[in-house]
Amino acid sequence: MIAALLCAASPLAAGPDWVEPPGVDAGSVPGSAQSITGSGSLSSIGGELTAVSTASAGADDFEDMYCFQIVDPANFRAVTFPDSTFTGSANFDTQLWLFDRNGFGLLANDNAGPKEQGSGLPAPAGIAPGVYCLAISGFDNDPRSDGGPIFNQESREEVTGPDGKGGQDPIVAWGPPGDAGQYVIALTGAAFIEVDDSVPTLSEWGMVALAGLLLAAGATIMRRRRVQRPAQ
Ligand SMILES: [Ca+2]
Ligand SMILES: [Ca+2]
Ligand SMILES: [Ca+2]
Ligand SMILES: [Ca+2]
Repeated sequence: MIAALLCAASPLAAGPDWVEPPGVDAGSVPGSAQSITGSGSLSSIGGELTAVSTASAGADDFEDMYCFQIVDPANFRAVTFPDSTFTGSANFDTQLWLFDRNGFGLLANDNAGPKEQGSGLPAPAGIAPGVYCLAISGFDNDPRSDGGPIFNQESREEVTGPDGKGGQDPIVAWGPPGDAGQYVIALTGAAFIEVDDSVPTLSEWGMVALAGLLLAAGATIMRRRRVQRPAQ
């Protein structure tokens, strides 16, 4: 029954493997990023930067960050444009930023080529498989730590490490507001963060208990009907 409940809640038969839910904005730092949980390989993430919010400045959406597993660092790649292998896309000028789960910068790219506004990232050489966080922003919105900019982009095509003034500290903010729009990030070498569903959660235990009560109530009503029938 628990498996059936989980199946009913699982997303999407088609489209990107993970979609930023409408109205549930992916945050800008690891603490508010969307954790992509489930099972199996993760080949695409779809979402939208909606720019200035009419609700409040705190709800502005100029960056989306997602945390997932890099299972094959040597073959990891994230792209926001279509090429012969990967079908990423975006209707704005993207930048991609890879962080560890504590928000320390690892690698970044603005343009994958001189005539390509889309972005492409491998994993840094030598990193261990594990959970990492990937952010997308529009040009020219860059991440900062308390020490300053985390990355120094010497050209728009550079795939850069955290060589900015603030590169030794974790991300705390972004700026200035940049381009925005819809995107699909194509991925290889990535996977969902596995969640252990062998032990029911508190709410699942609650549903099991509720089902038990309903069954017991149903049995009681049936018994009463059987008892009443000879008198009718
Ligand atoms: Ca968003
Ligand atoms: Ca966002
Ligand atoms: Ca770009
Ligand atoms: Ca650089």
